[in-house]
Amino acid sequence: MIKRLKSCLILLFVITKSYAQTIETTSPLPDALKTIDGITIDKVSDWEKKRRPEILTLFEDNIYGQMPKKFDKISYKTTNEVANAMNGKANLKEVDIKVEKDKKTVTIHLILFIPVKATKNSPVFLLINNRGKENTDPTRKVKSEFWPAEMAIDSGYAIAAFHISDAAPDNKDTYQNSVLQLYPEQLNADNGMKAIGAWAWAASRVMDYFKTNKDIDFNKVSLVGHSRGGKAALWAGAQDKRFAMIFASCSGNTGAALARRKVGESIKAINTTFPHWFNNNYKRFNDNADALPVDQHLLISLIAPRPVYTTSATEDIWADPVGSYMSISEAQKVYSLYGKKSGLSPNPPAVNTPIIQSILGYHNREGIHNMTAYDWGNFIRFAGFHYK
Ligand code: GTR
Repeated sequence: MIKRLKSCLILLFVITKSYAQTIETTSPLPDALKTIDGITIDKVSDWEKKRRPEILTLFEDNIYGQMPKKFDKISYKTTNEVANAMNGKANLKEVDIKVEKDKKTVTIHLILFIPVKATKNSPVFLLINNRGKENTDPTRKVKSEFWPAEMAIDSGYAIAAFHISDAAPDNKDTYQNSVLQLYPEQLNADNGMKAIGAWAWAASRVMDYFKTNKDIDFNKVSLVGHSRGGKAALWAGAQDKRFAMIFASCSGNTGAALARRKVGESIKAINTTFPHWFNNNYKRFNDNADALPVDQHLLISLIAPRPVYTTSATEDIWADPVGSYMSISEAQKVYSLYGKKSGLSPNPPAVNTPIIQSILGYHNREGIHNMTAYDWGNFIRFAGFHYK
């Protein structure tokens, strides 16, 4: 009996695994270049004027919620500065970014290292940190591959991070206790902002700050996020065209992975475990991903013509590596409108074979759900290729 059960389980595993490798969807993907009214888009101006705003609104209404942009005041206070930190390689600056609206205040704390050797303003990687704060230790007593600050500095980049809890605690009962205090009307709207929207909003406030810092090359800000942070990074990149490049590590469901597949995390699973991430309307698609008016290739398309790099990991089937690749290869249509050719084939590349010299980059790293020095090494190569 136990033996039979065991072989059944093995069979199930093999079937799931082999389905996970196919480049199939459960229904045809919504066409990036056809409007809701059925008009075919074949030039950039029509994409930008008609189809892009239409898709952005569909994502706001059905998934991530609105992105309120108005506030009364933003101010910046340096709370700590260390010259020649990191053994003399970088200057550290910690800044409180304070945003006020209707007498309510939100403070986003930013940690920023700038290379000492820089002869002009530096390109920067900004991490949306969804893990423990020790991963972005400003003292560098703790060094984590999740935010390998020394590696970025040695490659000539500034590196920065803020923690998601400053924008919205990652908890279904307390997520309202920060950015959403400024926008309480969002809480009652079915298409209202939730935690992932608030994290993306905070990334944009860091952009506001970068604009004022002459050590930073404002035109070369790369936004990085892992998993839930990767979902937020893609959404921020779609919303805010000031980000030059987006890096989404293992972002999976409602990140880079297509919803119209039967692999890994489902909409129902994500909405059940994390009801505070996406808006109320998204719950209507719990059992019907095929009815969504968008899919995640359109999220990548919204970032066009700016470069996007996504990653997967071989043991992270929950985040659907193949589906995550499919969405970037599908997004090529929109990049092509801009004359940006990437030549991605429909099938994903072999394991540990990064696609760097392309407007849309990707790798599938051997290993588990994580963001590692291997991933960052490829981010730096990809950014270097585009900034050269
Ligand atoms: C998982 C979740 C994923 C992903 C991940 C993470 O539990 O199902 O969607 O966001 O957490 O953030 O590490």
